[in-house]
Amino acid sequence: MSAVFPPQFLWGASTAPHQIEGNNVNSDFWANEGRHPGMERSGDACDSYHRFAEDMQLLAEAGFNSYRFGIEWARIEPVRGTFSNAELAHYRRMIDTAKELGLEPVVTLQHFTTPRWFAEDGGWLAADAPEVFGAYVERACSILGDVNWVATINEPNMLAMMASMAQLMASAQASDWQSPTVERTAENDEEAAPSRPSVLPDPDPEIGRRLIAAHEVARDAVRRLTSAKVGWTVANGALVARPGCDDVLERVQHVREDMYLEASRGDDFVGVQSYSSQWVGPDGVEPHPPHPDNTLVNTAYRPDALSIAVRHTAAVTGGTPILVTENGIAVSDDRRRIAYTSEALEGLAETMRDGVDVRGYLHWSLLDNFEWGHWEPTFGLIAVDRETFVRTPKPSLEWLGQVARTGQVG
Ligand code: IFM
Repeated sequence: MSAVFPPQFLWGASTAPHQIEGNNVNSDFWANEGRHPGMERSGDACDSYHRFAEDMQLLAEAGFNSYRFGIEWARIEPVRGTFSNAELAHYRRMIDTAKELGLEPVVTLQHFTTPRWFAEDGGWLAADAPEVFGAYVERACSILGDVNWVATINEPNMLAMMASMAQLMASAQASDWQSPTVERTAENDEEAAPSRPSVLPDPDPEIGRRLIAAHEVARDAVRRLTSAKVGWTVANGALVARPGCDDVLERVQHVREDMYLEASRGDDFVGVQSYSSQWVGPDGVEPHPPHPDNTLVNTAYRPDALSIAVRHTAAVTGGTPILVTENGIAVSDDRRRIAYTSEALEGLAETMRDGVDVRGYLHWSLLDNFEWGHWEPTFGLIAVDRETFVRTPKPSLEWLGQVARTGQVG
């Protein structure tokens, strides 16, 4: 059966500021880049800070009607309490450009990076973190009055895992580094320190509770100061229990995902972000098994993950409207991206036929970009020459644009 989507469905692609803008010099991530063996720097990234109009135009011309991008806290508040009107004006120009091109902006307020001063003052664990984040969000709302979709924090559950990982590394005195998104394998890391797990650790629920408090402060500000639908976007591992491991799954899934999804129950929407699926065995989440079909971030090729993630999200939130805010695959052969996305969309359409309220699909990512310490994994619908910044659309851009125009796959 071919997949059919409703006419008002949002079709777009997603990006994050640090991964595409370039020279995000006041951010905590920038400060740590290149410090660890094997970690690359973001540098100029895709220079989208200056080339955002070209990026959006390519998306609109291909037939899409939406673009998810982030505004960068470290640029807007480079010094605690000092806000840049020029940077706010820059992001307002991005919103205006999207609208002029017929792209519904979906704006993320915080995507992994924070200002350097915020990290130095204790980051999300500082007692006043929710209020400090809230003050930034209030300023940001001055440019968001007519934006319809706002996501407060991107993947709070990944943020919590990254913070727990940092604690673990500090206590083990490990000098090397674990990418937040590229799985470690025997092949890519023969000299891995034993202290480094190949699967990110279950996050400390205390960090999660702080992030939920920050989300609630931000959500209330967005509701007070704009008319946007507001939610946050949660990484979903499409976890599945091995026989006899349902209780392990329940425990692991609660601390990794469900506490964040439960916090979405009062939101206007929840973002589902899904790439692959993993088994949960007696010892917890299992690493992705080596396989020739594995992606460039060493995850299993699992287009069915999206429907597992969407169904699980709907079950836990009790029906908060869903926006797929990320789904995609890091591959060099673009034909595999089309095959993966086509199957993922078939599964998504089936969840909607079964009654799940899904409002749109935003592919990760618009551009090949900086994958948090790596340039090799290519997730983009558009390739970018990192010397000249020339954009070259891949066949998948045209293919997904055709899906967006017709509302049909196959
Ligand atoms: O690149 C990341 C993004 O920043 C957050 N979600 C997962 C993507 C792919 O790993």
